Amino acid sequence: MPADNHALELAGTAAAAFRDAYGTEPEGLWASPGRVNLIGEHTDYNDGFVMPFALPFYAVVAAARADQWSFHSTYGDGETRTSASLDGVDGWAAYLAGTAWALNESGYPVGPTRLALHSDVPVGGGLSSSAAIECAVLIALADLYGHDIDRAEAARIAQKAENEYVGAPTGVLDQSASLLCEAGRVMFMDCRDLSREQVPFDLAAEGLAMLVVDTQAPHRHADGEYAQRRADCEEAARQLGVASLRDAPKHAKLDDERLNRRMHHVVTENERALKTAEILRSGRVRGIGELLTASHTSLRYDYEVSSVELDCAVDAALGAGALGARMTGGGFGGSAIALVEADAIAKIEDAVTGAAAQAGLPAPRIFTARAAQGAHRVA
Ligand code: GAF
Repeated sequence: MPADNHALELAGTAAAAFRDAYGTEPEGLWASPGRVNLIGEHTDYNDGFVMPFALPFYAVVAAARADQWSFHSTYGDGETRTSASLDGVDGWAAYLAGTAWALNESGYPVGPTRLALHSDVPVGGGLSSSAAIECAVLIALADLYGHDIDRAEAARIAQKAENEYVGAPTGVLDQSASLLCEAGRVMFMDCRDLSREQVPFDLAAEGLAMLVVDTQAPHRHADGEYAQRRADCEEAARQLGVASLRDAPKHAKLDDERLNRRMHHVVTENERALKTAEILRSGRVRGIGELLTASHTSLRYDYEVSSVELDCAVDAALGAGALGARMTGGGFGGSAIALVEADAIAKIEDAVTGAAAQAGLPAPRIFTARAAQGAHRVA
């Protein structure tokens, strides 16, 4: 499959950054995208269902084998770090070093490499900027060191980098999306075994569009809260005597009110994801709107991971006629999505921007999403 055009443009910058930093040519260029999750939120670490599609924002890595590890990025002041080993690398470079470490730990040995990273996945936008970096580095190192790794296994390895090296206790959604999504498709995936189906997703053909509203709101206490939600789910599953909330009986009830709400979100979100897939398969795309909105309500009240900015964007989009809207990703800031009639884009954008201004919130960045290509070698 040819490289995504936008990934190709970014690759030019990554290659130039590599030359500036190291004075030599890279051996190749690899790109991996950010994502939107259409539905199936906070279900991945409960063995549930997710439905991401890739966005045409990419992390691109230029790389060449060398005698020591070097990490360069166009973030910030374009810093280069060198390291004799993969131990204790921190900050943005941890995503690169951690991925190399996870490959080694997983039986795919990789050696010292020079890497230069350029990415336009918005950082902190809830669109999976860190997984995009990990996955770009992973396919780069796998190619350079001759490892043919199944993409689902690769997603688990990138997740290991995030969990055990970077230290964020995330599920497998973001890495799977970045590595496995296909252009023009939304991926319906069962996180229990990573089995998946690529469902056609051509909104323009239906006269529809998906708006992404990046609220520009910084994540607040996100890491601790995320870990707390995971712990709640594990405790709820333990009390029910099931391996994960995926297996919670339909009308189960727990004495603890908070755990009960967490469980209710996961159970109903899995049902919504299944229904969304069914509706999309039958080609009745408009029918998913209500499910998206119900997902947001559940995340807002039962799971408590939304924010003032996300609620403002969702309410304003719905008020201006969106067919459905919800937060996407981990929450506590980041981005919302809205399914809209194509001829209502401007009206809904204005309503969302106006509502943020009126509430004294940061001006959101709004764009129309297309389902882009997953991780691939660019050159
Ligand atoms: C974040 C995590 F990284 C994912 O694993 C997933 O849990 C998501 O939040 C919520 O669905 O993006």
